[in-house]
Amino acid sequence: MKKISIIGMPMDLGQLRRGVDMGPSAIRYADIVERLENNGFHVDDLGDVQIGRDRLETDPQTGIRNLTAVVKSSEQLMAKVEGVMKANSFPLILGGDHSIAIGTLAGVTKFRKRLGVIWFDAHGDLNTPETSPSGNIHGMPLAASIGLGEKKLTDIGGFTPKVEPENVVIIGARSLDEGEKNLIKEKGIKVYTMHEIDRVGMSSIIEETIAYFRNNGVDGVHLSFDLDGLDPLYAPGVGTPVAGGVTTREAHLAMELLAESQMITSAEFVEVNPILDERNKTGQLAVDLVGSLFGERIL
Ligand code: 6HN
Ligand code: MN
Ligand code: MN
Ligand code: MN
Repeated sequence: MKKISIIGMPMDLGQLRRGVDMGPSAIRYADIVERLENNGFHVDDLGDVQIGRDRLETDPQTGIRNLTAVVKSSEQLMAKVEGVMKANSFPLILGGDHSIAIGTLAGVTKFRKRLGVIWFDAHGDLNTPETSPSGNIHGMPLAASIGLGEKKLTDIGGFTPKVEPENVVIIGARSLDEGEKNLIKEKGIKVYTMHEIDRVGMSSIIEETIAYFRNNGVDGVHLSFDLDGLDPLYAPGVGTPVAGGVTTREAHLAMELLAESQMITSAEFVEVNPILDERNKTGQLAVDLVGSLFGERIL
């Protein structure tokens, strides 16, 4: 596919740290459009989805923060993503905190009945309101997308689940809550923690992931890339950093192998927080990784 549509999702209501709403600006400032155009793509920047600021709240029953506003914005993102899919363009969404994946996946899966998802992240994002230690929706989007947790989140778009647990692969995990660990076992979700990455190397893991999706007969693969999957040494501009992460080169290698596989059909890069960053290092890294994902090579 030669056409890419960029959607900014300046969402910061899925967590408590200010500044992640400036993520899309930081990534654009690092020249994402030019970078992709120079690599032969036609790029349309569709601008930002409006994030509702109305009725900021914590639900006393479930402890979920800002549920109403997150649902409303997710529906808007879903509609935008649907439009991009309909136009046969590649949806590239810029976050924003990781709660945005709920809307992205709702839009993408209107067109893909058997979507594979790569969840590149230090975290599992598999909490439900019952297991969440924080009430933050950015810790829940993968659970919601496989149909678990708050109904207002799982049912966005009028259907659930968006993705089957066996079509999910988590890469880079090193901070999982107890409830998430239980859910991973119960649902048989494939997880490559940092331990496996250290042991067998990123190349084997991506090759296995590709083979796994081919074997499952998926009709597309979405890459949900949380910058906190990288070590905070390389990606300091994130709200929930966890030491002991993926290196810059390992992340590039993953993107290069995914580019070669031609399997990725939609993507989002999330959790870039320029307020916490060092001179837009993390925003720049996101753009460099997008470059690799779309086939840029060193030579
Ligand atoms: N993220 N597991 C923690 C929680 O609050 O549920 C952290 C979640 C982090 C989410 O980085 O996208
Ligand atoms: Mn155009
Ligand atoms: Mn995440
Ligand atoms: Mn994370």
